[in-house]
Amino acid sequence: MMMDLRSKLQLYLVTDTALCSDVGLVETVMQAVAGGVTMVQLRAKDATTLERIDMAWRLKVALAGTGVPLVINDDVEAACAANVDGAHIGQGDMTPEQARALLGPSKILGLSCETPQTVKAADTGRVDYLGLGPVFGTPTKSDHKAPIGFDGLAQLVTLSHVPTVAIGGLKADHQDQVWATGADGLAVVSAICGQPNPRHAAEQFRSKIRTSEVQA
Ligand code: TZP
Ligand code: MG
Repeated sequence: MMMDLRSKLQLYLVTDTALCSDVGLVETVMQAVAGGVTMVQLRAKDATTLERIDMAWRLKVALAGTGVPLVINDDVEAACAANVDGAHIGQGDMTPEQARALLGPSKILGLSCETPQTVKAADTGRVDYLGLGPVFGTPTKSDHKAPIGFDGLAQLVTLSHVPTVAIGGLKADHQDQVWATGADGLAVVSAICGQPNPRHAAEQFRSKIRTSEVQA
């Protein structure tokens, strides 16, 4: 992969269709990018593949030239059809082997892991980064696994052979604790989506981001 993935993972926005409906999906994402978001995942759990392709296409057009990668959650076919930067899969989705075969070698592939066993078993020859969590319980994902806390997160980060991003109930004030685990970034939904001013919400994170890695 050409890009420096670790720096892209720093502030990773995951969308939620319902939470974004007031401000609008593309508007929420673009405001968040203006506020400092470094990577975007289109997560639209109730949408069809065709609807995801349409949303992804509109996001891709809006994000062109920003350098902010766009990946699609749980739908590798949509990621291929919209020719976005990659896909993110969970333990219950197609395997990394299948996803990588569809995506080809140059796209980003992320995998969610919730336990030491799944991190150790992760196919890091095919997966570029791991999403680790949930750190806290969160109403945003109704079927999430047991929260792992910062100690659990630190354990999973240590076991990972690829870059990592933490997820689950994370707010701007949690950043120091996330950086202390060695994770490369924070993935957030409700801390930005559904906020009245997504740009301001993202800026709250950027103002506290690791100063050594702030990008120009
Ligand atoms: N995976 C684990 S927790 C979660 C996902 C998609 C939702 C995180 O949402 P929030 O609002 O940032 O707690
Ligand atoms: Mg999934």
